[in-house]
Amino acid sequence: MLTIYSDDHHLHHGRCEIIDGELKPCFEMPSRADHVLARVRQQKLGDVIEPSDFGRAPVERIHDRDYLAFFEGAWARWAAMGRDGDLMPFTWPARTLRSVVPDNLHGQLGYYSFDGGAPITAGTWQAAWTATQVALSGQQLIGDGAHSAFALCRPPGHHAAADLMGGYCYLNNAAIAAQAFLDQGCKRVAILDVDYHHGNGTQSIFYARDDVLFASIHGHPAFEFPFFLGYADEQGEGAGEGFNLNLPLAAGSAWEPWSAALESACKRIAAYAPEVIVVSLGVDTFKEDPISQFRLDSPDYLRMGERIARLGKPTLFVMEGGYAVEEIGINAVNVLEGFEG
Ligand code: SP5
Ligand code: ZN
Repeated sequence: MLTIYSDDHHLHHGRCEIIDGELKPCFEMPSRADHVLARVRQQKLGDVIEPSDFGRAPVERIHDRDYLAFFEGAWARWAAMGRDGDLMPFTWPARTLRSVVPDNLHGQLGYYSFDGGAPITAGTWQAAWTATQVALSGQQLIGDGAHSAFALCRPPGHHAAADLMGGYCYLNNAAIAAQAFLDQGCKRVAILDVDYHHGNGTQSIFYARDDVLFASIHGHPAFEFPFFLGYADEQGEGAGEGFNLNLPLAAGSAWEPWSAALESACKRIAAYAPEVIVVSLGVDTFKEDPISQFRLDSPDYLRMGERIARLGKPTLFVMEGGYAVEEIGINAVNVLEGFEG
């Protein structure tokens, strides 16, 4: 399996986030992708290649132009104000407030975000931009006939909606790749999101559509971030009714309940008969993950890959979360090795 990777992810290194009421160093850090890359090489998974440039059009198929323009220009506006700390939101248009777009940089940042977990630094746009091209490069490999590819994206993407950043995510790499498959003639794409957190961004993007099936296994939003999406009764709307499957699990879940949920997701995906599968590959389900509450062990990720392989479809793996940095490479690459058999 080929891996697509760019060093550009190093350009994004947020300083801190609020965890348990304290400012702590960002868990979503550059060494995450470095560890995954090292493990890909150590295990000789296959060649590592640079992304190609697919331009703006496939990104604009998912994200609103005003959102992209804001994100691309935000740092320059901040720097022009003489600031060099991370740009972070502190006010949001919640209930009883208006969803207007203010002129002010902080007002706009609140408008275009849903939490304080996505700091903008000098290199964040470039890193997030390149991650979209990494995903699109994997998409092209599969479009050209490969059975699988690994888009080693960083920053992650599945919390990002059409015009919202949050949850360490800015641009939805998996959604952009899924849309590219459709735009190149696929009729049905399934997205299987195995990250510990619900992929609220991806769900929202495809919620009213039947050409993308979104299936997600995650910590129940009654107790876990993102709290406001990811419940089992969210099954899609309009033409998308029945094409959204949420499988929320209790805190402390280990492989037994997790694999039962995977079985349900795979049965639904098989019934949908997609031409291709995009896996939002987060490994923050790991028992040692510092911000998560599932209990998967490293060998479980081999089984995960094996089960996904049994669907028998061309599969694009897109890196999402995973914060036990020492083990992230072992766990992520275990899924890929399990898939290859
Ligand atoms: C891509 C991805 O995995 N994003 C995750 C964003 C999670 N942000 C909220 C973290 C809340 C952590 N609370 C855990 C407390 C640990 N003691
Ligand atoms: Zn996650």
